[in-house]
Amino acid sequence: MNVSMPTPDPSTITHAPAPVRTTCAYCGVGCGVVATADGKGGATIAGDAAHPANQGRLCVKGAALGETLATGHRLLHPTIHGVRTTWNRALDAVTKGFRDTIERHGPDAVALYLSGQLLTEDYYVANKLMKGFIGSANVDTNSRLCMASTVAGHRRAFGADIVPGCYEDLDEADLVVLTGSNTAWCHPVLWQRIEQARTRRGTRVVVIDPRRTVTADSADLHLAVAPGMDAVLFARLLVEIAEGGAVDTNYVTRHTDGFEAALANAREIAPSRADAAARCALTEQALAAFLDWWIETPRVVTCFSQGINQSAQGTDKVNAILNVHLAAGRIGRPGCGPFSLTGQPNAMGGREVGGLANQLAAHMGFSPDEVDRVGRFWQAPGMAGKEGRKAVSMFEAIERGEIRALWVLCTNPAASLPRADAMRSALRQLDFLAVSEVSAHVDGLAEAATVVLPSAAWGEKNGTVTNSERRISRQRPFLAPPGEAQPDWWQICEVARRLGHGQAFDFASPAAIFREHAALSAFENDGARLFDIGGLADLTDQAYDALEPVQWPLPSGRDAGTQRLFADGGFAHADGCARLVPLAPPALSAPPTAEHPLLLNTGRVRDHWHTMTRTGLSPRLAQHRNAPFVEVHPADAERFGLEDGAFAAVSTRQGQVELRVVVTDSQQPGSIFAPIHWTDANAARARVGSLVHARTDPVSGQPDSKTVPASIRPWAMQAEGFIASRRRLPLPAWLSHARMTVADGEIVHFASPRAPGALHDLLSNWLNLWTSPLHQRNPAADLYRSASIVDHRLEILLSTGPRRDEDAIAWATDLLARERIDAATRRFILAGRAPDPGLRPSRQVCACFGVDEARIEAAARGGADSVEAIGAALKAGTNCGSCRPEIRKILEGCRQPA
Ligand SMILES: Nc1nc2c(c(=O)[nH]1)N[C@H]1C(S)=C(S)[C@@H](COP(=O)(O)OP(=O)(O)OC[C@H]3O[C@@H](n4cnc5c(=O)[nH]c(N)nc54)[C@H](O)[C@@H]3O)O[C@H]1N2
Ligand SMILES: Nc1nc2c(c(=O)[nH]1)N[C@H]1C(S)=C(S)[C@@H](COP(=O)(O)OP(=O)(O)OC[C@H]3O[C@@H](n4cnc5c(=O)[nH]c(N)nc54)[C@H](O)[C@@H]3O)O[C@H]1N2
Ligand code: SF4
Ligand SMILES: [Mo]
Repeated sequence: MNVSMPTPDPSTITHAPAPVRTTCAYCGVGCGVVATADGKGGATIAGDAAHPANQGRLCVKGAALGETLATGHRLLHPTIHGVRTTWNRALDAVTKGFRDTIERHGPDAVALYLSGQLLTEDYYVANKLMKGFIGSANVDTNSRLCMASTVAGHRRAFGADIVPGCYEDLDEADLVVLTGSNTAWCHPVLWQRIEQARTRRGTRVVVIDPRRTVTADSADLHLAVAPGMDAVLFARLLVEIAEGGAVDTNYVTRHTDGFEAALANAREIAPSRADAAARCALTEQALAAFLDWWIETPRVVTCFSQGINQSAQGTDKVNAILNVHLAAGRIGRPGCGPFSLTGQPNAMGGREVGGLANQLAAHMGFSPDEVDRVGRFWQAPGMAGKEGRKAVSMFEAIERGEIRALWVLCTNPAASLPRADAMRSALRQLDFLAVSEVSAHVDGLAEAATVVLPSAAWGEKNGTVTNSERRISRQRPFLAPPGEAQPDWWQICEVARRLGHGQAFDFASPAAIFREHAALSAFENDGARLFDIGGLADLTDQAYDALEPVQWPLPSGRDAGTQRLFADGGFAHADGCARLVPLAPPALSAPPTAEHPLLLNTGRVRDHWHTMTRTGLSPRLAQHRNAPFVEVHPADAERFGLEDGAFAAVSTRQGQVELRVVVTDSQQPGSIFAPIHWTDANAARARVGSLVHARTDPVSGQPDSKTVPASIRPWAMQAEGFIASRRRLPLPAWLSHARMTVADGEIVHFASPRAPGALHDLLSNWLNLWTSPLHQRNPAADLYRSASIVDHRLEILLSTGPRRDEDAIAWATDLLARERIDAATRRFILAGRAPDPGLRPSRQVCACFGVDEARIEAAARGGADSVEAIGAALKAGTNCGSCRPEIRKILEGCRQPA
């Protein structure tokens, strides 16, 4: 079929001279951003003072968005089997791949795998194509790894996937409980709002996390709960709410069902304080403080994130939290409520359009009535009649050859799914794989694909996202897509047309898709479906362009959104009542064994986002944590013979990685932590996803990526070193390494079990440095350096020695940035340090102003003894505020007697 050549997104602006109001590319806080294109492909970025989510604030990731707009790493043209082709041929190939598979093996042999980073409009058409026109519900999303337990918990308790509160509740609470959430690092602007509430009204903060995170360090009370035991804690809370007379009897009787059964169940799970404290590995005093504060504080918000969701009992943990808020009637009113902090920028939007395999569009399910209703609205010939496969099960079906054609958009299952190594092989078994991506540097995905489609990225795309508080905001374009990149919605509609469904996918713009989505939410909706944005169904293109951030529900006829729900009941179950849900007895999904005696916990660091395809481009964000690591408690370090700064092999039944050891008492004994960000695209032998087991929650299907039985042992490295390079270099897979972006190139840290001299020889060979005149061999110190200079600039510098040399790294970074290396400096290139001793490196703390630990310590010695005083002296912490908790910690360290 030879349809028109790709039409560019009509509302894409080539060079917007004026500031454009859009929404941050990263987390579910959904901060408003003002981007002003510079006419050269870049833009300046500021917080949008008029956006209610952030009121002008940005965290360091948002503030550094301007450093991630360069297009050197972008996919520019469609390819088939790695060979450049036209859009027409590529889209025909996707169509054929799907059509052939459906003809041979039926509609359930094809699948879409989507992402909470797609815009609502992309997501809507993808879901419509699969569930309405291909006739299979095999469309799932990385939200399965992220928020699925919350969705399931909300639906069990409220009858629909509803977040009852809003961000103002954090400003107005007297107690904020953060459980399974490293808020200061993962939702930094919400953390700033909480900090402000502490100053303004004395709000207390409790953090429940097995690790003493930076968030926990800043709390009034930290409960280092035993991994996986949150449900015991909240079951005990329910018992004490009942015994302490804190039940809101009126609310419970009028608006809920199941209280007695849930209470009886809670008594079984947590019969006494002493018993609960023991199971959670807490002191009775700490547990008592939490219980008493919670019970005596009507304005309490309980926020939760992946420590709750990513668990084989995630749904029960969510319901344990919802149970206590329902029992105390603390929901839907100012300053109180359970609050799911969503991860991705559009995790919520994906849930609204039915991106999950077990939901239909507009919060409908697969009951015959709902299937019929959606089918009539779409005029769909082939409605899927039953739920599809959830992510983990979808990929298991791929492994078994049951699903044979797949289209992945905006996520990397080869890195982020459990058993990531096995997932990589699974992708290669498919008859057909299409991948829509923006980056040429993704781990394990493009290589396996038949067709790769270049997508438009943040800053180029046009549509909407919904944040954690149900607020719909516009993402507006301010740059033209590079090469032939096209938005995801357009790609999906083009394939739908080629499959013969042109009429149903004849959308001229994201605005047209949004109108249909809004109309479906209101279609035959007599109020029973709370997700209703019928009030936005008639937006003109201009009104859509100008849409201000608004919180759903917004039914037709109302002129404002909805801040809070459920203060007066009105739940989505048929009887209007919420359900308190009894819990299964809390247990680990897989207990430690003699072979794997530890529990591996995985998660995030402050300045990186997932697989780093965007944050990895920013020199500012590269500094804070610049290489993969594993955190180990001192007792475990001793037990397993590990040294701080040395390497260790971490193994599970699924795989092995080699990471640098950080010995810290912020871990609890028996449990280790590794961040998820480094993959084979930016490191080697550090893919944490390859360690994770595929144990899932029975209700939500969400994998447990927080408690994986693991072992750890020393991994002897004889050599360490780095390569400073102006260009991204291909590196051998046998070399443990991690890439770090710097201003004019990259620094690659590496380590190896080989001796430094031998390793240096191998790498000089690989890098073709033999011919360069700049060599230095110092066998006495076991130090080897080589460099090449091209056009008076440093091209490559290779340095190998017995240990990591921060001075040498700082000096090489400085050299890379120099426009011209003069004869005097040339003599020092291999010296390993600047001739000027002022360049002593130290760990960067404030990424906005480039302030390191040494300067903060010096200022503290000079009398700056508060975060504010440091801010006044060095500006550190005064912009995005993400580093304020760490500054506080450094000051505490300085105060301790030496
Ligand atoms: N900087 C940064 N911010 C991000 C992201 C990012 O990649 N980088 N990603 C975004 C996304 S998609 C998401 S989903 C969110 C995730 O945001 P968070 O959920 O805050 O992040 P995580 O680090 O995955 O895990 C949170 C904490 O759960 C704790 N935990 C582990 N097991 C348990 C347990 O059994 N009980 C309790 N109570 N806690 C436990 C971990 O120790 C960890 O500190 O962050 C979003 N924001
Ligand atoms: N062990 C372990 N595993 C985890 C987690 C954990 O805590 N521990 N967390 C889980 C969670 S909560 C999440 S959300 C996932 C995240 O895991 P992924 O979704 O796999 O991670 P990302 O790096 O965000 O992947 C997004 C991809 O989309 C591309 N992209 C960006 N913008 C666009 C666009 O507009 N269109 C298209 N087509 N592509 C685009 C990016 O280049 C990138 O390759 O990881 C999950 N996996
Ligand atoms: S908190 Fe940071 S990452 Fe999240 S939306 Fe706001 S600026 Fe973006
Ligand atoms: Mo997530």
